[in-house]
Amino acid sequence: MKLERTLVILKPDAVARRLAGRIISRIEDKGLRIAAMRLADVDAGTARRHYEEHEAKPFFGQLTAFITSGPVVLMAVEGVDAVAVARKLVGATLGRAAEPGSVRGDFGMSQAFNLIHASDSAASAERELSLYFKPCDYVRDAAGAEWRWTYEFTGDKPN
Ligand code: FUP
Repeated sequence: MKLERTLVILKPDAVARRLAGRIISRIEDKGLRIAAMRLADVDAGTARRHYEEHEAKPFFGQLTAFITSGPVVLMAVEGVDAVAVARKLVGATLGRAAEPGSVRGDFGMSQAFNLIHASDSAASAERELSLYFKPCDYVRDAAGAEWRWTYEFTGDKPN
């Protein structure tokens, strides 16, 4: 087993609707560790780089306008299979089709205003994290508690 890091963004609608605390709680409740976190305004250039794979799509302008429209919470989230685990917590893109129990399933109806972003692969996570965080932004797991309590680590190898 290997720890992964993924980028999670609480989008402007989540912050404006005062849902940030509740969504962060879900991430922590699951057992993921927040390794870096910042409240920020995303500038237009960063937004375009973040969503570059959608550049040719008709909704690109709307998407970058939305993510730059108000403050967001940026998080580097860490855990075993963190990319897939975070995607599951987030739910399907369209809020009204998203599974109950997921963030989008429980808090939203919209497609564009879908509350939260989580990287869709390990490669995307690495690229996206580097847009928002520098190496010195990451805090260490000072208590060393992750393996012992989250992953039942008692010997040489986690299981
Ligand atoms: P997701 O991975 O679930 O966040 O969604 P996608 O990568 O498919 O889409 C990226 C973002 O574009 C999503 F946040 C939703 C938005 N989007 C629109 O606003 N309109 C569309 O028609 C499709 C996607």
